Amino acid sequence: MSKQLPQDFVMGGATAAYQVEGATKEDGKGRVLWDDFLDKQGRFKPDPAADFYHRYDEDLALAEKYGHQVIRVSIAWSRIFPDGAGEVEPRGVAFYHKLFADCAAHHIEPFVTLHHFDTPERLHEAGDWLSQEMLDDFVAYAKFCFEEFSEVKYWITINEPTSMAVQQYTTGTFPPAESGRFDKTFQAEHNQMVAHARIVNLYKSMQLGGQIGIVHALQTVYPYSDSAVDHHAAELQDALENRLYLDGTLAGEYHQETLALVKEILDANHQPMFQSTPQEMKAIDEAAHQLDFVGVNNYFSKWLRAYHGKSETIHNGDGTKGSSVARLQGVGEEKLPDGIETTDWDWSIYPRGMYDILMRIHNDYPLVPVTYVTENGIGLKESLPENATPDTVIEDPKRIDYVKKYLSAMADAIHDGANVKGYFIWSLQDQFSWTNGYSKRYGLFFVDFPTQNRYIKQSAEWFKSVSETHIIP
Ligand code: BGP
Repeated sequence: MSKQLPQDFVMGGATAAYQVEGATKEDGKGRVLWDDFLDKQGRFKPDPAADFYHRYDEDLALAEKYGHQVIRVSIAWSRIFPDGAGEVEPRGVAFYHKLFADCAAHHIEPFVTLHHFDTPERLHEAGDWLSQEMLDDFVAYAKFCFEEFSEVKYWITINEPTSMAVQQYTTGTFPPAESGRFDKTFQAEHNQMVAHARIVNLYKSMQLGGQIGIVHALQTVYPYSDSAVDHHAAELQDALENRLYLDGTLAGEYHQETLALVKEILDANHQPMFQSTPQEMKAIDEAAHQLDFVGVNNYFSKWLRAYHGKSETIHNGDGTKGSSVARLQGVGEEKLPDGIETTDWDWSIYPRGMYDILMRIHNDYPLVPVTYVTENGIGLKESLPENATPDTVIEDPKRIDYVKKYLSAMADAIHDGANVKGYFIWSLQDQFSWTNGYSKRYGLFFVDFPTQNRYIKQSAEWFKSVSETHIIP
């Protein structure tokens, strides 16, 4: 049965600077944490990505043609401040003015993220989100952007604070690639919430008339079985990945029960509790009361069962189905129940998880005025047919099926009271993936990376009809 979306509901595609721009050495851009890391890893390079630095007009024209009203982009901090602070690079500033002007020319409203996983190299070496210098320089960079880019009306402070922290210090897939350091993970989560709060409070005090929010990766966690121990494992995983930062950014305080779960994880790993000050908690509280929106990134859900061994994780970074392993000491083991479909990268397909997370925000975090789904989509192995012409349309029925199911779950949540105002598909065009390179394609528009030619996928046409009619067929 078809479902209806509200008439003022907006739709568009999502991108992130490092994943689409390419041109990592152009126009004075400074180095970031990934440059050396990827070089040493030798698996894939961040250039050319989708060459958005030069082809943004082509992509925005496609977005407009295919019914998009909004887009998510991020500013590469190191294009503005190549060293993270100090001297400004005017060519970087000029690029983003051109990009935002082009968005306006194509009648597309940009939602602009200040930090999407791309810490400048010097600050990464100084301790990244664990260092006070990083926090101070991030606030200064945000202030510069608010003053400079007055054309931007929707700001996002940080993309997925927890996903960054967990991948940097728990599972080791992001630089500096440390594993099992739950103490650093929680400290980095808390510090990002402090930086976020300082920026929200600053932005509100500047009275610029726009809106500001944060984007979270939120995967609903379910117990693998009805047993009490599996229920508890799910609670611990939820505290690690969702609950601490939902509390911090959306309630303005850490609930005692959340802190107890965090402490339990740390105790089991013989690691100390994260540090916070009353002043930081005051800023966090103030920010939660002024936040304009929260962005929800939801792709998959998790099922947890009790586990009592050492941490052991294997990342499926090449689409070998069934190769991932995730068992965390003091938390639990991820284990899919029978019958749950997965992608080649072992991400579960479970639209009900989208409904549940949207309803959880609606029910448990009443301070939140508005929610956007800021990322959702499916990574697939796709290729260009040999006899392709510029008019070839790439068939991607799996993507249409996936998005349809998740949009329907989101429509159900709206029907049941969740105030969701927009949906951004990950991703606008095929792009570079941090730990998967170029083979995991998410785009509505196919990018032939060697030629950088764009091709339409069927999902782009399907998306246009939903965006224009507000009907999910
Ligand atoms: C989110 C990130 C994006 C993007 C997406 C898909 O966590 O915000 O930057 O990468 O996930 O993830 P992946 O590229 O690992 O498949």
